[in-house]
Amino acid sequence: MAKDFTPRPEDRFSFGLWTVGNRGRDPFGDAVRRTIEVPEMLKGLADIGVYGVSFHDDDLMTFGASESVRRGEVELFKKTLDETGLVCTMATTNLFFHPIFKDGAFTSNDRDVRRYAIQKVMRNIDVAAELGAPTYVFWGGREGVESAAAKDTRDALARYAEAIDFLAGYVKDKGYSMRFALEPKPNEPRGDIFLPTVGHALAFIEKLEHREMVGVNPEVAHETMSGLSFYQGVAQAIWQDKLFHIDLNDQRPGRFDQDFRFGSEGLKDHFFLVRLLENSGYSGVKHFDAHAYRTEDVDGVWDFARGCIRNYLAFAEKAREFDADPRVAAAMSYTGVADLAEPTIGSFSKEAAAGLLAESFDVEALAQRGYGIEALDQLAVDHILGIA
Ligand code: GLT
Ligand code: MN
Ligand code: MN
Repeated sequence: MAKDFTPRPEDRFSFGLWTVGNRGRDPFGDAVRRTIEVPEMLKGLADIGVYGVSFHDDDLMTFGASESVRRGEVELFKKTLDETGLVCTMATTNLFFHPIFKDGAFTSNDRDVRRYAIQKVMRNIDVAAELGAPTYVFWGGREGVESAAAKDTRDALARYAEAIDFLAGYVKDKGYSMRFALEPKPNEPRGDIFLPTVGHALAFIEKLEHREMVGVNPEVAHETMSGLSFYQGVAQAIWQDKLFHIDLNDQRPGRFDQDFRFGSEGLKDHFFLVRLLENSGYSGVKHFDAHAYRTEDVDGVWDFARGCIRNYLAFAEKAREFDADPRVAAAMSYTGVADLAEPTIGSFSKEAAAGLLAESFDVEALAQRGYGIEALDQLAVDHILGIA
């Protein structure tokens, strides 16, 4: 019989309204499933043990509607959060759907579009604060180019930084306790998107005035699209104390942004990713930014959502078993995994430099060493396959 994996609130799983709400539209075809209204969506998520939800302004409040209509939509959302016990874990702005953003939002060549984009974010930051969202995500899907002739990238990055810093100033001025998380993506929908990888985003953040309140929101699919290791990007973000949020899904390298069910493709990658998140003390939400295959009806949407959670919890269990296996401990010791935690020489001093210059190394003997990584990795594969 299939094993039961029941999520607990402390697992902190969350979904975006646009994920289970995805109706299967793609560039070649129209919606294939009915709309799931927000109250039905939240009840469905609570039923499967989800902790929180995230939203774009336009998912929750009808774009262009009167303030009273928008207020009514927020109130209904708040009421349903109360009824279901779900919390609002993240908010973000739709700066990509409306035609006004076709040349970008913060980096549009049109200054009025740039000013409108910042205003749209400020308005939704107020809603996010009212709902208690601790994280505000920026995914700049339209911030980019098809032709390098169209923008000076240095100006675009300056405008991007200006917008993020202005908005950080707004949050601080209002006294909101909210942090920002930038979400990188290499391309799609633009030919080239600014801040294409986790590394670009981390470097960009260091140039910001309010850099302490800005981190990253890496997404599995976005790094994997361009063949990068998601694991390495996330690990570096953790090392730099910048993993403020994470978008979990799945993806095959070299394809369009597939946003597949978490854990459905890269089994080994996901095993190590979950092990990293669990062992690193990451305490943020585990946010699924994915959607059901276009073949699915609404029942399939809930199969998809349950699958994301099930796969995460299964990998977490496998990771614990792997770490508790004495053969793994021995193999890791042979490989020298813990030895890398030992400082090599420490900070520079004239004495340390002189000492190192005086040292002699048996280069041939050191070169002969085998690291035993085939055996170690096979243990990981054995655990993943359930044959350890
Ligand atoms: C959009 C995108 C996602 C982002 C969302 C936040 S919107 O669906 O594909 O990766 O996280 O704006
Ligand atoms: Mn995402
Ligand atoms: Mn995606």
